[in-house]
Amino acid sequence: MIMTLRYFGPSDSIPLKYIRQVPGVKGVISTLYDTKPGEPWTREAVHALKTSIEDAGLALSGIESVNVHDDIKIGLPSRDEYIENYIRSLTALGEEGVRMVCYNFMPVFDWTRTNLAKPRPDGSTVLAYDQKVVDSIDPQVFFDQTDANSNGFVMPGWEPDRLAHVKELFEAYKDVDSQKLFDNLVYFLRAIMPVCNKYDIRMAIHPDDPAWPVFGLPRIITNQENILKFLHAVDDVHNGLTFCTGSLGTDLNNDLPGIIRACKGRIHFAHVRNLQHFAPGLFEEAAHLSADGTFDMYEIVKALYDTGFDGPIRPDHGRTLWGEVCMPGYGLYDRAMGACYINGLWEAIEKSSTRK
Ligand code: DNO
Repeated sequence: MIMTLRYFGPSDSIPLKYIRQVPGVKGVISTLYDTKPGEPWTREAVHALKTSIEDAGLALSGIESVNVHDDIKIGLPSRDEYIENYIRSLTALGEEGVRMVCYNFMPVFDWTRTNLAKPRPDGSTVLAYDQKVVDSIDPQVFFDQTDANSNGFVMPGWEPDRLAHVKELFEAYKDVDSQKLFDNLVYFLRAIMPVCNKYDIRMAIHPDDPAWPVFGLPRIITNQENILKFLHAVDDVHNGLTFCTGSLGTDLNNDLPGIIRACKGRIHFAHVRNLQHFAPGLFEEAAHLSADGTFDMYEIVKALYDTGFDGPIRPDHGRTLWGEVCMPGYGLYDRAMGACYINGLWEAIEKSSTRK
């Protein structure tokens, strides 16, 4: 595995030189923040991003995300044009040697949390979710609140220009049920597989977060059964998964190490973090340490190790602590500790397995 941290480009409050100082972190996961979903990327822009990262002693280990335009998800006639643009973006990445692309196929918006700064007993604050809030709020109000509580940072998946059209988007998705969304995903993947094969680019779909429909919108990457269906529908190693513990782990019916083992060879990227569950649909994010939350992080990392996972991995949302002012979930301190902890688990698992 390659330990990485997410990097939000030149406007990130955490500079590359700080990321470089986290022991064991070899690369970053980033994207072109000034492109909109559907716009084709250029090789020059990818090259500039890559060079700025390499100049800081790190590697560009993958992209999170090349966002998929809603017309592709909805299946509108214009989708073919947007797929052509996506292929151009993948070509630019392939030519620059980038081999892992994370994306998601969630309608309208990305991950959802109802509180961006819930205090924990240790005095830190974390992202939290309460299904009752989602069930009782208008999506537009919800989006506005999320935007207003982001400490002035533009959070990934909550870009204001995307969310300016919430009502129209809901209308556009009204006939898209989970089967249609799945078919549109397969259509998209079949169209991009040739370019992925040409450049050996591993596509890594991000699971839906939370792992069930919200605001009446369908969600299709939520559990082992539908992930395996998705992997078999386009049975090519370049069609793979981002294994995100925090997303799949929102549903306690998901056996996280079991899903890793079932998807052996098709996990191309891993997001590792812990959640603290209180009741179904009521949880908050925790420190990465097993003892701080609900998941057994040793078993998760061991399953990745045992299945030969060799892609980029990153700690995920961290707590906000020690007075840091940061994008919710993406401060430096807790993610740095998360990286060290995961590295420690990996080293122990590796040494104990080779010394047997
Ligand atoms: C949240 C992230 C997601 C993820 C996208 C991938 O912090 O895990 O926004 O990047 O779903 O497209």
